[in-house]
Amino acid sequence: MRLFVAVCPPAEVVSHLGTQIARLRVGAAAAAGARVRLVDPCDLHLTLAFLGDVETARLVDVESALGLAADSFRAGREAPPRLRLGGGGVFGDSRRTLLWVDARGDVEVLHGLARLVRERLRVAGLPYDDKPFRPHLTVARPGDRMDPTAVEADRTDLDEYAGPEWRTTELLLMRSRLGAARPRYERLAAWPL
Ligand code: 2AM
Repeated sequence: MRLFVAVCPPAEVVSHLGTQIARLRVGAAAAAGARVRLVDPCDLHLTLAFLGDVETARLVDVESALGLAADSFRAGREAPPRLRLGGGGVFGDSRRTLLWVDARGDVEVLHGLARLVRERLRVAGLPYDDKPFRPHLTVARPGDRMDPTAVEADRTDLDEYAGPEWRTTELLLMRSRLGAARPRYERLAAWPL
């Protein structure tokens, strides 16, 4: 199964961001029926580690590694990170263009949590993408179905955006199922931070 580790913003943060996205060009394009692939609000997440395909038999090892990472985080007595969404960026180009929103606030604490998670996965011999952690919430995958200058203008508009603050209190193990239209995400397990 295709797995990743994430934290998710609460409903009020998601709904505030949803209002902002609707005002962007990408939101208007989606409302007009363009296939800009807005991420379903209930799927918005911030990935700490992407494992990719893991055999079902190893799920127990993944859960144990993440439980240990959450234990280490709590033992460090660092308060769970307070974050707010604001600013953003564009990854990829042409068909791979995606628009994302940045996280601000206790981002260093989030980096520390991602380090703990990846370290526990490594020690357990589990796979993960070791690209440097770059916190982001993907909000749309417009690809080449939107003018790149419009995507760039949305990115600039996101600089003005500041969402409500929240405290990240759960580490989540997520499953992704790739579908024809969009990936489907499912929460498999959670640990308190
Ligand atoms: P993205 O939103 O920038 O695509 C599930 O695919 C989650 O894992 C997404 O948040 C995705 O980021 C992230 N992810 C990180 N590395 C990935 C990789 N190598 N392949 C697919 N998704 C990856």
